[in-house]
Amino acid sequence: MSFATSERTALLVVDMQPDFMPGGALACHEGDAIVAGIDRLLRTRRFRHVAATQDWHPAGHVSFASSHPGTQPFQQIALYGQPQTLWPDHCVQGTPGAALHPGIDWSMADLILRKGSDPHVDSYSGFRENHDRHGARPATGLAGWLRERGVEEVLVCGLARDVCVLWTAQDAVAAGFRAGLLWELSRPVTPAGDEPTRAALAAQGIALVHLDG
Ligand code: VGL
Ligand code: ZN
Repeated sequence: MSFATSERTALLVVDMQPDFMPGGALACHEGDAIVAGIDRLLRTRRFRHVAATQDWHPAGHVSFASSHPGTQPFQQIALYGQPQTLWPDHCVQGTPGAALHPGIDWSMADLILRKGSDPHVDSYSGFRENHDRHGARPATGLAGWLRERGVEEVLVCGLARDVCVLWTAQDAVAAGFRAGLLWELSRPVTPAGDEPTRAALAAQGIALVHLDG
C-alpha cells in the first residue's frame, strides 16, 4: 500500500517507552531502532491527527508474573476465562521506564492516552482493554476521539508489533476505521511473532504499509 495521508488520516504511536527498549524491563527486539524514524515522521508534520499511547500500570498489576506466585514471565495463564500472558513488571506509573521516550519530540502528539491502569485488567490496544472479569472489553474513548475529528483511517507504529500495535490495528478495524501498520516503524517482543502477525494483518484487511511506498 502506498503511503498517502489526508486530513482524515491519524497516526497512532504505540507505547514508545524506555521499558520496551533493549535493556528495559520488557525489551522489544531492536525496539531502539525505530526511535529516530518515528521522531522524523512526526517532525514532517504530515499528520493532522496524532495520538500516542502510554502503557501505565499500577504496581502489582494483574499482568505481572510477580503478582501470581509460582509463575514466570512469558508464561500464559487463564484470567477471567481468557488467555493472559504474564510479563515482567514494566511501565509502572511514574517510573522512568514508563515515560514517553525522550528521543522523540512529542510536540505533535494531540492526545496521549494512558492504558493499563486498571489493576485487574490488562490493556494492549489503544481502543479497548483486554477482557475484564465480566468478559467485556471496555472502550478507552479513542474511537470516539478519532471519529469526532473526522478520522477515517489510522496508521499504527511503535511497540510491540506482535502485541499492542497489532491489537490496536485490529481494534481500529473493528471500530470501523481503515488501518495500516507501519512495518518498519514497529518491532516485536518476539521475532517469531512476525509470521503470525503478518497472517493476522492479511486476514483482517490491515494494510502493511512501507514508509518508502
Ligand atoms: C505491551 C506487553 C505488555 C506492548 C504492553 O506495548 O506491546 N506488551 N504490555
Ligand atoms: Zn503492559
